[in-house]
Amino acid sequence: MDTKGYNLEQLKSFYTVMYRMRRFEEEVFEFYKKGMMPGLAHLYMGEEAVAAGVCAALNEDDFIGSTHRGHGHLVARGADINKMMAEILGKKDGYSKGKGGSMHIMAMDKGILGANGIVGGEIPIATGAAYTAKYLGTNQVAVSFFGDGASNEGTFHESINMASAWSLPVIYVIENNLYGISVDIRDVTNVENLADRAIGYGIPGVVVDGMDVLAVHREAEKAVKRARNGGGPTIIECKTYRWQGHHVGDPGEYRARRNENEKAEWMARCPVENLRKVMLAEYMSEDEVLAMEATVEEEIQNAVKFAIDSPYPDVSEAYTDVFVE
Ligand SMILES: Cc1ncc(C[n+]2csc(CCOP(=O)(O)OP(=O)(O)O)c2C)c(N)n1
Ligand SMILES: [Mg+2]
Repeated sequence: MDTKGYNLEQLKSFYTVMYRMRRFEEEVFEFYKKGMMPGLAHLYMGEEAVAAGVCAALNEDDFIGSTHRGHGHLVARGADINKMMAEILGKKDGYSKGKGGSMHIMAMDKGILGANGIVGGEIPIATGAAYTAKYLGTNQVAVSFFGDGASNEGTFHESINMASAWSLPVIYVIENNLYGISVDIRDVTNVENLADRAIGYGIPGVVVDGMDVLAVHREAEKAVKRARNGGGPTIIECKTYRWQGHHVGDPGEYRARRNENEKAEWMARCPVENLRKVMLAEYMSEDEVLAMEATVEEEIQNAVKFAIDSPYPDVSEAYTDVFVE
């Protein structure tokens, strides 16, 4: 990991955000295993460097389009983890009053345009937000996060074509974790890199090591600057990997290629662990890192308690805030 150009405060900030994501989801997984969580959750574990690196390049008022695997995006934007945890347990104090759950987690106050259960569904939404920003001249940019699977949806191609033609301030971040549920992207796509598709739309497409938060951040900064200066969209493909199955109920080990060897190879490149090692080697003592982790741990335990203590929504609210035809 090349730390050139980054100071200790920045490294600590990246580490804190990634460690918070990791610990947050470990607790979500526990909730699921204990049967405390309604529905399922798609965990972002392993992919933390992508959201952390990209979101650090944004302004407070920029927009984010998120996916079914959205916890990491929200944490990286500084969303309230108490409200997130309560939402995941279906509680009244959650971001969507417990009615969205993990897959529809929102934080409008952080520019999150919604997590989206429709694969590729938020690509046009983020593109629309970028159009609004350009039309109103607000200087905001929009980031659209989505997976390798989503890059084979029509929405990807249609949105990028339009964004390119209109030079919209949007950054398309492909979280290429190699799989869309059990489908291996290498079996359903005939380009080496998904970012290579950018050439067809006349925009830059870059491939980045999605396990290296600083590498992601460097590319995100360039793309954001370009978008804000009227240069139009960029595709950033982050090569990454998810530790768990597609969701918490999927063991995720039945694929020909997604076997123990492949998993071990990627886990050896854990974005959280690797940044920890770099900080220890170059900048900090073990005790200092432990102290940072303890602070995050306290926040996580508070969030768990907050979520457990929060009441369920009252039955009289069953039809409020929901679309009823
Ligand atoms: C339009 C649509 N098609 C199919 C599905 C079912 N589905 C849910 S997640 C998923 C895979 C998505 O893969 P990818 O885009 O790579 O994201 P990842 O889960 O790997 O983060 C599929 C096919 C869906 N939710 N929406
Ligand atoms: Mg995928």
